[in-house]
Amino acid sequence: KNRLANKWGIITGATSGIGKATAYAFGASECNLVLTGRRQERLKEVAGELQSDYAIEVETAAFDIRDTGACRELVEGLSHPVDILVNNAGLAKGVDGVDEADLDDWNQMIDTNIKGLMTMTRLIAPKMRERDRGHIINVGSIAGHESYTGGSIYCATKHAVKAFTEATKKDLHDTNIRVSMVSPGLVETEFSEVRYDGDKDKADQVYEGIRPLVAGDIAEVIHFTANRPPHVNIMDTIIFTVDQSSATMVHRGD
Ligand code: NDP
Ligand code: 8X3
Repeated sequence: KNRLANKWGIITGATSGIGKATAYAFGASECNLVLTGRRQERLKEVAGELQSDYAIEVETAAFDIRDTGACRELVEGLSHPVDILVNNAGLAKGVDGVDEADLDDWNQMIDTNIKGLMTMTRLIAPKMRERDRGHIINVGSIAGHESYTGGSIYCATKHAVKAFTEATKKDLHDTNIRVSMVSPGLVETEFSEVRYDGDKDKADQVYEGIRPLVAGDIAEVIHFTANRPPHVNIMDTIIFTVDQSSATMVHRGD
């Protein structure tokens, strides 16, 4: 059963990877969309494709999720109430230890993965409460369940997403608003290129010898989570490729 038709969803970070794939999954279910990300051209491209493939409305807003004023402007200017907020925009920067890592990288991860996600939630949640309906879906990570060397701040940000998701559910306990999290392991997107600052060889090594998840695998889980009957709230789903068994246990074939 398709429960997403004619609803409105916001997907942050829809210019690439998991967010973009989720936009296509929702679009195929006739869910109208507001897509965000910094790269305006990419947003236009995705919106154009979606509108030619599906009979949906698509709006785009190019801004940096770290900019609280821009988040507020988006939410205040929305033409329709939001049924689903997918807080997906996020990134890892670097793999250095705590004694060496770049403080700017740390701040970028904290401001994007934690504060951006929290700001969007803070702005949308009251509107959902007013209507006593809505669904907030946060993209966490296996890094929100385990911590690994070289990932101190990234793991800390995703642990924060987990804590925030659980507390948000409790704060909205007396409502019909659903709050969920999706926690992927290794997914081949632009994630590793961003983490290694554009170094494609290093990025490719992350997925060498494994069959990594692809963005569409996670989009399917986000779509499934959103498409449950109104009383079903999936709190969290951990998704690995079969070649991964924990954040650091990765089986690499020849
Ligand atoms: P991508 O790099 O392919 O996509 C990241 C998206 O986030 C882009 O659309 C990017 O848009 C957006 N984004 C990043 N920074 C900002 C910002 N400051 N303002 C607005 N948008 C921003 O990676 P993924 O699709 O893999 O990542 C999506 C989410 O999934 C992230 O939260 C990530 O932590 C999480 N994740 C990824 C895993 C993986 O292995 N790939 C595993 C587990 C979780 P733009 O650059 O245009 O601003
Ligand atoms: C991103 C995947 O393996 O770096 O969340 O934790 S990993």
